[in-house]
Amino acid sequence: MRERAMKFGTKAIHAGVEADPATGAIMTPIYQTSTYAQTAPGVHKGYEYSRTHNPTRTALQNALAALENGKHGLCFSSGMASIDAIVKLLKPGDEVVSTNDLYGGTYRLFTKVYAEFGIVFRFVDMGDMANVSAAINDKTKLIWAETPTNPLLKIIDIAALAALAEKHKCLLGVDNTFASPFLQNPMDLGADIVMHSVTKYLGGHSDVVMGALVVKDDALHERLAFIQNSCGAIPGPQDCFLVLRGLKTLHLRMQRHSENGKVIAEWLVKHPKVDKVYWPGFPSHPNHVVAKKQMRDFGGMMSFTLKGDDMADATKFLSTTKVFTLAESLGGVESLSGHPASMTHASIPREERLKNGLADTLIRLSVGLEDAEDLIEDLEQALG
Ligand code: P1T
Repeated sequence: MRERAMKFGTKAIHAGVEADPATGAIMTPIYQTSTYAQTAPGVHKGYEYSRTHNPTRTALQNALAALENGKHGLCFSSGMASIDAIVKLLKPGDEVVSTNDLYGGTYRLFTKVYAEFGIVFRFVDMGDMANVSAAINDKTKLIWAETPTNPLLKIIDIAALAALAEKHKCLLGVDNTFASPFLQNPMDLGADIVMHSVTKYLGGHSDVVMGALVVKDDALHERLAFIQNSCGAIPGPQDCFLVLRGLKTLHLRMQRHSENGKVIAEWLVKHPKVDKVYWPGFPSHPNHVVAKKQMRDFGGMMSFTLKGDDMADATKFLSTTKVFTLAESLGGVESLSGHPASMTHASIPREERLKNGLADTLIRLSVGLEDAEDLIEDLEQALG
């Protein structure tokens, strides 16, 4: 199939997937096998051992590569395992310039695991490219950006970062988890590596933990595939099947996430008890122009604070919603609420969080696919 020429919805349904050569099955079978018969030593059908290759995983990797307009996909056992593989491209003494607003687990991996191995991480506000330029030196090997950022929904100009990465001959990796490939394709803007916590919008149903990388460059793919196989943090075929199934509705889900997100953000901002609302779709959002330039829509993630900034009020709200479930994670069909300071971002020291604008009282919403009227009614009663 001519995957590159297809539109997004057609790709979401068909990319990477071919009728099973053995039976004609339309859906890629779950190849629940660890190994493959060889007719003589080294004579096989391209599959030797499932840590290295598995047909269900291959179909998913190809689908993700097509959805991100890349060439190669690589799946990992979690989003963190996929970021871990990227850091393993580096060696002691190398430096990374990263967004200062980012998933707490990524911050933890950088500062608590890899800093110990002599890799230096510099966290900057990437809203101003001058901050990025100032942090780059001849040891910088990787620029790491999340956009939209978790949890403050800042938008980073990917094309501007790509220009800096090219000038300084370092890699640009973009965590595209919050946007999904439906809303944004960092590779088209010059990123070298696109990363996803597949756990979120790609899986879409809160039933799988998985990560993925997409690249274009053959040598970079070869090195990352070597790391994937050597370190072994691969997902099993059942999970790959579930994500292949989830992808088939990615475009429909993202449209509805974005529609519901807009309704909820615009409702929240008018509510007398709500103080700040962080959502890139507002013309008043500091990076709205960049968001409009590089995203197709604004998605269903947002954060907000309550007037008075009182922790007891935030706790009460989070404990009172009935349709929104208080839980870690995001991007599933069901709406979730979260408290970054004590949940997803607890591993970032409090002073760091406050310095970067992440208030103790911040509430994060992952707006799902329910009827917007029911979501608003739920928020209304919880705020009341
Ligand atoms: O959970 P895992 O699949 O390992 O993915 C890690 C990860 C990476 N990048 C971003 C932007 C993420 O949001 C996450 C995981 N985040 C949550 C669990 C959360 O609730 O924010």
